[in-house]
Amino acid sequence: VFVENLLKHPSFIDQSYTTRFIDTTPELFVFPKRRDRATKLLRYIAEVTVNGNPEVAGRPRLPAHARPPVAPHARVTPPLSGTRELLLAEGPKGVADWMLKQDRLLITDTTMRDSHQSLLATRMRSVDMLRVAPAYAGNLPGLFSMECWGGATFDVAYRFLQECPWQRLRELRERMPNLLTQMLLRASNAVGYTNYPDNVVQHFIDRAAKTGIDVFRIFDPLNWVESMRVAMDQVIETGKICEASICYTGDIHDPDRAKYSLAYYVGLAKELEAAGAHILCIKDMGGLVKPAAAEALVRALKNETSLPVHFHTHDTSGISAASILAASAAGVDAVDLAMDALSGVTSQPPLGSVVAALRNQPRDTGLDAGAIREISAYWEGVRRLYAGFESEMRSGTAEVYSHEMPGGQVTNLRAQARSMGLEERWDEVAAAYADVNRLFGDVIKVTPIAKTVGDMALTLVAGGHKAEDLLDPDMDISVPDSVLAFFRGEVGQPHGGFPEALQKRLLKGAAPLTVRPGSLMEPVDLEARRAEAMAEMEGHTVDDEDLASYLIYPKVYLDYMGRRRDFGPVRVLPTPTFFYGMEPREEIHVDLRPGVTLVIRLQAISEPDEKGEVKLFFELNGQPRTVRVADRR
Ligand code: 3PY
Ligand code: ZN
Repeated sequence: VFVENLLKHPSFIDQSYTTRFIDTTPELFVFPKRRDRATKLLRYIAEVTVNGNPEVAGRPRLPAHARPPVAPHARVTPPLSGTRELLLAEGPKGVADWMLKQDRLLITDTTMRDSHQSLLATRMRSVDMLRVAPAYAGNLPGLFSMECWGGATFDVAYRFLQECPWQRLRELRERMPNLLTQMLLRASNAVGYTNYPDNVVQHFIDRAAKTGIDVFRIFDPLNWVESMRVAMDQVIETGKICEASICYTGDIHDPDRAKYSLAYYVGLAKELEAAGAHILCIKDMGGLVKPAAAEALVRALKNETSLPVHFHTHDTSGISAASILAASAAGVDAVDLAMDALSGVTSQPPLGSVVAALRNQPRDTGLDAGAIREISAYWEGVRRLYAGFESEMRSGTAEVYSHEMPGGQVTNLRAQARSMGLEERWDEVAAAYADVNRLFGDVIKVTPIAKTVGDMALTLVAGGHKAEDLLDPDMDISVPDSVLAFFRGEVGQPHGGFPEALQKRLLKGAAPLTVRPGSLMEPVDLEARRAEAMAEMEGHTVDDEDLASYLIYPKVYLDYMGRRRDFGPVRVLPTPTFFYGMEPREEIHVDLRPGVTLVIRLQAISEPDEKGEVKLFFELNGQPRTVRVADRR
């Protein structure tokens, strides 16, 4: 909507005249590129200042003291060598062996990926990450890895933040040369929500490995190892670390949830080891692993396989730090934590507190508490800039054990419920979610199945139906596409199979897939798709990174490129400016690229004229510049 409005706007129609003018009289327009980019940025700022960024429409404003914080200095430069050098020297198997020999508990920082995905609707921008990256490299060289890419961050970067996820990765990689970078990869769904042809997944992995990912955490939403092999094999082929996940659901100590027993998880771990995993991940996206379960799982996986174990959980219940400590006592090799200021509730437990709890104990992490405090203070300042995206959830709750929603979904589904006018009926939505899960045969709730269950639950509550009504031939209930795709086998084969009666009813006699969806898809002609993307963009170059994005998200990618052509590299703007524009007499400093800073001052804004246009009087590096914008408020 944002783009459409802007493109219909008279000043943009004017712009198209200008473009033609450039074509016919090129000699008049040999500006330095910088000037052109600066002009586009001013146009973006003017537009957002006058008409707002639709991304924050109706959301809370920033608190008065919200300012981009100053990042702590890297005290040691170049940074001491860390796990990245280990990977380069010893390879993935060398890293795994090294992990097994450590007494200390190894730690992955999730602040730049899962933490903001779970707390702030994935809206954290690259500038806020890049500023603090050198402090991580310099002051916390003992971290195991930085989870900073993948999951939902990939498409959100394009769709809502108007920035390129590949550039984020490249620049983080440069600033943290000594730390392993880690991503979340949804196996055959890559960083999307549906299965892609094998060679698309392979191309994506190759490119991510080249641009800078060291640890690929791979999961399949159905724990179907068959579906993970293509991604696992490709990661192994690139020489990077293949961390294969066991998605956890249910409760291994509850006799009523025997479907997901300890034996089930151990069997899965052995399959993943046989498939070539370097590390095993217990992926507890819902935060359902209770302390006793953490202990039992870790012990069993360590006894029954020879791989290092990495524990990922969410603090939705409020007691996941206890599970982390139980896992640590049981000998887990690595755990995921978020910096304190972005920890807790649907995010990971607090890194600083776990480090403090283990100090002077056998599994002392050796990380510098002062450095953690400084970095966390920086994140506290960053978090204020995203006040518009905070969720209503203020505390841990045992409710998670009944609905079993993943951390990132709890807040999302609540927002979806609100947009459908069902906010007051959240308890019903959560109960319907649990009922739908049972009716679907007790599935693992993780992307994209968690959304499938959520879509069905919302449809039922909105229509005043019960989950069982789906089995009633006399009931006419509209079933979301995601649900039909799941029952057609397009996501894969669930553990224990599909509930047959429901499947028959929903598919109305059509036969479901019983094989891996990717095995039926023709390989994509990569060069033909590259040519197609270039033609869409009038010859603009499409490199391998762009191609990987275009193959997974063609429309999202092209929309992004269109906005980029109009507004330039808005990723460099400070976060308050990006979301809220500028106030009269405000001045900002924008690092366009290393060594080139723009000083932008908004002097004043005129009243709308008779055509409804507003003039914004800027100073760009001391030179006056005026931008006109149609006032559509
Ligand atoms: C994702 O797929 O983005 C997740 O975080 C799943 O837990
Ligand atoms: Zn997670």
